[in-house]
Amino acid sequence: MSPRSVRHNGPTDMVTPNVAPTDAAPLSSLPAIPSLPIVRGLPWLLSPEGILNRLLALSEEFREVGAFRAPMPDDREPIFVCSIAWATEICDETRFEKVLDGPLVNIRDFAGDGLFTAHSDERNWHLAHRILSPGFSMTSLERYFPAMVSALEALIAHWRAARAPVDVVRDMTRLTLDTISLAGFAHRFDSFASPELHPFLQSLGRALQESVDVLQRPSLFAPLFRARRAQYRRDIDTMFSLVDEVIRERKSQPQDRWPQDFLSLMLSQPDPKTGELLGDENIRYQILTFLVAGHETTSGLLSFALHQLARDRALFARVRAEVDEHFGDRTPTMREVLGLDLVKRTLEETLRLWPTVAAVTRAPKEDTVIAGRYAIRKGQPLGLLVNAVHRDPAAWPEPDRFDPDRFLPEPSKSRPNGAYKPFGIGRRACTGRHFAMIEAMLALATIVREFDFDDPGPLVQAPTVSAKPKGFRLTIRRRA
Ligand code: MNH
Repeated sequence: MSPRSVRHNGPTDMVTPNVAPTDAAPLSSLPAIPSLPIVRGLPWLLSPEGILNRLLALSEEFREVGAFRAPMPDDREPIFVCSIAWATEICDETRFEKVLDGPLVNIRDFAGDGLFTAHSDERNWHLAHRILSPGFSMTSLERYFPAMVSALEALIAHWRAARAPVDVVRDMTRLTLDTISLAGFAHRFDSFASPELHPFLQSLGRALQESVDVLQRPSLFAPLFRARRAQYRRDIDTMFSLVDEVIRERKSQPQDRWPQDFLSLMLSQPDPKTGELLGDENIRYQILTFLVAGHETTSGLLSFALHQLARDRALFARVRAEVDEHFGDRTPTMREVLGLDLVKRTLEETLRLWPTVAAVTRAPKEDTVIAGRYAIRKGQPLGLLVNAVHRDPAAWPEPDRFDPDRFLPEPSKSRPNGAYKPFGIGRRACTGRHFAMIEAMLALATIVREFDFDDPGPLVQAPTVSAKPKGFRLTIRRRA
């Protein structure tokens, strides 16, 4: 046995060992959920609220260890990480990097080598990261703020005219889609003008769902799903044609008339390092990436936040008081929105309890040992259950209680790095996080200023890729 050098790391007393993998326990000694032939762990993973909520429930049993194996019907055997100690270790970018596993591999069918689904070593990731990051700076966000205001006005008008309970998830989805497409490529879906979801959105929704559903099908049953696969290919075609048309349209306009949006940025900004431009196919993927990564996530966040506010009268009153004090009846500026401290902490706490991206995947860059004990091979996918880590009592006392004050500066300081990851990790973290927060803060503040809510009853979640409440109808009234 080689001598172990163990060092203590941060406030959790986490142990990062420095031992040869041969010294450690094999991965097979990590606890696993039960498994059967063919369907493997499936019977233990199914739930009306979706696999990620099921994994969250299973996490309780494995929190002490910090992770567990889950044999999947498609023969993968991902490891799921559910403790802050493991999460903090995995956030170390010198040892771990993003890898594509599960749904992301399939989403690559339509998001290609766009930022979200690019491999960590892919050339276009570096190129697009350098070109697009400045587009998310505070100065750039000021430019998109009017698009956020404009999309929100349509929602407010729609809700003012509502005579029946509103379908919150559908309307938040319309809002965030209209916002990102206006800011991203000056396209007005005008979603509130029609009762139906735009065909593009129907295709996107179905394709996203298929990209997870396919993972829960034993390969033996694949022939039963030919129609679903054909629909999937048609949906991808539909999405490509809309986006390609938008790009063609833009290029046919004289450049001095182009609007200041992400599409113009992508078509005209060369990479500061190499001087190269993004190719047309990559631009198509980036636009689809913004739509995939940037609208259901934010709409889920807003839906959960509204559900919480509709149940929690005291918090509702505090939030409304803050909004009244900051900008009363006026349309706020972006700076004023950013000053809404309680609104921000309410959204942060919402993302703790219901992170809309409930899991992200990382893998070791070299063979390694985790938690001082388990030998993990280079490239072995580790699914970080963000939803489970966010409820680890190690840093979240009374984890199931909604309390925005957890995000006051003082308590936030003492939390380990891995405790809160709603926007992912390190250089592969969410590019759109500030965009999303500003958009959500503006919308939540304005809705609370304008409307009173009835209690919608207990929260039930939908089994969708990105988390959202299920069947959430809200009775709203103009503010008394
Ligand atoms: Mn977003 C990556 C969560 C809104 C664009 N986003 C990620 C990741 C998480 C995430 C988690 C990391 C995934 C991984 O590690 O595999 N994103 C969110 C949440 C919201 C959100 C919770 C809203 C709330 N995201 C947005 C918006 C946009 C956007 C809005 C665009 C305008 N996100 C991205 C892009 C990436 C990403 C682009 C990929 C970044 C990269 O890998 O370079």
